[in-house]
Amino acid sequence: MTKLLIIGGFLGSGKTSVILQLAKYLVGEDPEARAKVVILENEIGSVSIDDRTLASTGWSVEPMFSGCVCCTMAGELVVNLHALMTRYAPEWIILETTGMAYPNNVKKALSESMPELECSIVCLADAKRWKRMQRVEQLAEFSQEQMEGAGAVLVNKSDLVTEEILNEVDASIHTYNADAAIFHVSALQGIPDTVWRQIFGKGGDVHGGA
Ligand SMILES: Nc1nc2c(ncn2[C@@H]2O[C@H](COP(=O)(O)OP(=O)(O)O)[C@@H](O)[C@H]2O)c(=O)[nH]1
Ligand SMILES: [Mg+2]
Repeated sequence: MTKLLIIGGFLGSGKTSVILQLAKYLVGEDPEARAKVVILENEIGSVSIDDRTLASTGWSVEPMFSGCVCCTMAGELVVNLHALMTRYAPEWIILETTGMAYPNNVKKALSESMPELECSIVCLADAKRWKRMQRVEQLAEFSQEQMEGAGAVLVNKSDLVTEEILNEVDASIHTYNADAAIFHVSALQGIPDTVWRQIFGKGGDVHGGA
């Protein structure tokens, strides 16, 4: 069964940076195993940069830029996913959603149309910007919906803030999604395997969440 990992989080929160680390972790030491991970890019805006950044590292990266997957694009996403599965037969597909996407909408749409996929959501929060964002009502509502259904939330850029701020960010995220396991990470400094091992269960399921 192919596992689909939907990566959510606001533009600039570190999705691409985290995905590069995650892909390395999933493949491990074996370069032959690269074929088992495919990255599907739906980030609009910083698009071509992301695509190039990821492709230059040698991963299979498939762009999908004609719209945001979570609202209008579910049909095209399904077509793309089928094509990827036929072409690569990957063990993992990592989907980088746009910063405006609601990952849980994608998950819900796919659970109906592609039951053969095992979907889970990992959402990112930018530790540096989080508190400021939550003071704006619309952004707070948006953040809450974006966190919905996430099994794990990575509070990224922990290198830029104090422990005290990290704790405040945790508390805020927990009011939005009480089930998510929260991890403090810095994609810049490197995410240790121990974090990934806690996130993924033995079967590759993301702990917690819906
Ligand atoms: N200080 C710091 N910067 C980071 C970290 N992760 C990502 N960045 C930077 O944040 C910016 C946005 O990262 P990117 O991965 O492109 O975010 P995305 O838009 O969510 O894909 C880039 O300039 C990254 O180098 C981190 O853990 N710490
Ligand atoms: Mg990106």
